[in-house]
Amino acid sequence: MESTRNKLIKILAGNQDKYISGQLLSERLNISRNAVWKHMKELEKDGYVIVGKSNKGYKITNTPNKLSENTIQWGLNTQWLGRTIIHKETTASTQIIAHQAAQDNAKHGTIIIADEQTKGRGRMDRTWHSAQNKGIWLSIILRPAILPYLAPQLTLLTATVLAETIRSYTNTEPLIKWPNDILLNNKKTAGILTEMQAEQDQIQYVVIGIGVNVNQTYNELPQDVNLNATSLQIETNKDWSIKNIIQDLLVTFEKSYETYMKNGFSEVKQKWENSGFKIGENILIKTSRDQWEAAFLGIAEDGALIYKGIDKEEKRLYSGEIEW
Ligand code: BT5
Repeated sequence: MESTRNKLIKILAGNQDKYISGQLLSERLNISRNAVWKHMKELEKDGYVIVGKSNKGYKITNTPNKLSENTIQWGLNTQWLGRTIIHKETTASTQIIAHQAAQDNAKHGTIIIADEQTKGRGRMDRTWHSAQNKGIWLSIILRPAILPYLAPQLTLLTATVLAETIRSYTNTEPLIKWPNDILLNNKKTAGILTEMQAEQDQIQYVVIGIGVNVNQTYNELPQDVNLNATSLQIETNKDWSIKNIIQDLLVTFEKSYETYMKNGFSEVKQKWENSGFKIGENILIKTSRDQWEAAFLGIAEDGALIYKGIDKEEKRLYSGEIEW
């Protein structure tokens, strides 16, 4: 069930800059006029500027740029993704909250978003720097009806969604570096961390962690990564509204996910391969034990990287990295 606050936000977002009467709101939401007034006060606390006139009703004249459950809902054009939002000003990692929420039965499409993460994480317990109000630090809970071994397809799908969203903000073509990095000008601007709880033949839930560097300047990126990292700010010389990018990202994600569920992996595979970093070239593959050169041929249905070994046989790589 959609909450009253979400319904109110939808009505107000659809009537921006117009007065809408308290009577009408109370009828459409099936709550008292006093309850409508209380909701308005809550929105004001979030930074909305509301003009109230006794004979006309309410008019919203300004929506804040800061992140909150309400501001992300405001004008969000999705059906199910981000309809439940958990927002934290600061947290260790949105992944931790997402796992807890999923175990407490959080719905498919619930998102967790933070202004800052103090222990943001990458794959294999690596650190993900997540400075306050500088980027998108987001986790999405999904309950997909697919077999567990296909879950890596969701990482690849997310990478295509990120590439599409980032492309619409920059004049630079993003590339996807297998398996989970989005590059602008060959530097990492976003990363994905997919985690899953599953039985042999059934996924209970998947948490997709998305980190996007948005408004960091070069000097604001930590020294241990700044040579290989970038942000939308650095690439475009401009600050962006994190809230707007999140909304665009969620809309694109929902569409791609639905197409994937309906038509399967082929469209994702094609999009991914169109943007694949060093695809068709010789690459240096690194795993925890070894490294070797190989020709990068493409990606497989199960998300593996397909390469041609020195013995000219096609092989699959499931975990590891491509060197820059
Ligand atoms: C990733 O791991 O790229 C996955 C990043 C996922 C972050 C999101 S934010 C929301 C959610 N909550 C979390 O706690 N995590 C997810 P990996 O491929 O292992 O890359 C990690 C490496 O990227 C590090 O070892 C650094 O070298 C580099 N790195 C760390 N922070 C970075 C940043 N902000 N920008 C670019 N590179 C960074």
